[in-house]
Amino acid sequence: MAATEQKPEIVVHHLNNSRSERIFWAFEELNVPYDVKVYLRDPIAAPKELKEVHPLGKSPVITDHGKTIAESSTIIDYVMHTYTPAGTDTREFNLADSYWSNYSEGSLMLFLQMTLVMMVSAQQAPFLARTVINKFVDGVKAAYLLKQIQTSVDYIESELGKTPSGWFSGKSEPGAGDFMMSYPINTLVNGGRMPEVNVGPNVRKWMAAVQARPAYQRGMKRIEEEEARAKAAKKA
Ligand SMILES: N[C@@H](CCC(=O)N[C@@H](CS)C(=O)NCC(=O)O)C(=O)O
Repeated sequence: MAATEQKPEIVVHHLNNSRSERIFWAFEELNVPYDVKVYLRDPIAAPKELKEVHPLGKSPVITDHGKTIAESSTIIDYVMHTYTPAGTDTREFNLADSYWSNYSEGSLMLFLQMTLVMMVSAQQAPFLARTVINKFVDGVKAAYLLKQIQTSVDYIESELGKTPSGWFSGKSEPGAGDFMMSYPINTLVNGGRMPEVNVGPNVRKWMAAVQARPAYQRGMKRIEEEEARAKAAKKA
């Protein structure tokens, strides 16, 4: 029996190369049906059509029964509380899930985003200023950002070592904390943008366990297929 008798009418408004990856994984794990509307970056920022869905124009955002819901962690909580069958404990408050969900966006992503913005700004700097700007960016990265990220990654490594199941949720299955952490960890392990950061074995093992899950694979395949369709439609 679901928390609501209403059937989901979810549309995931997905921007390519974005945090909405974690939503696909979550929905596949939770067995919640969803449609997808793809928005293609133009060239880096989201297209203006995404602002017609939500004033901030960011992804992920979902619509369901006339509601528009933004923020990855709110989307995951909403779906877990609204559509997950009773008999599972996904609707109960779980401190670990809450903590890692907030930590993911509020702390870890903050440093990753700052680093990315600095790197992109350096790449886009006017030619004559590039040497000076690159020096400045390298200085901020070395003096502050990489240290913060390394401290975070070491902390995550140590915390993962304390959970017997190896999941951030602390349970035998991945939970909201895992879904939320998948985006920044994937960026660190597989993104190739921050080779200076030393990622330990627990974090790598966690990422491998995520990638081995059929639900994750289904979610990533769905993204690939939906994006391919959207790109073909744009060309036509
Ligand atoms: N805290 C938000 C972040 C959303 C966000 O910044 N999304 C990025 C993609 S990863 C975006 O839509 N960027 C496009 C833009 O800013 O134009 C969440 O977790 O949902």
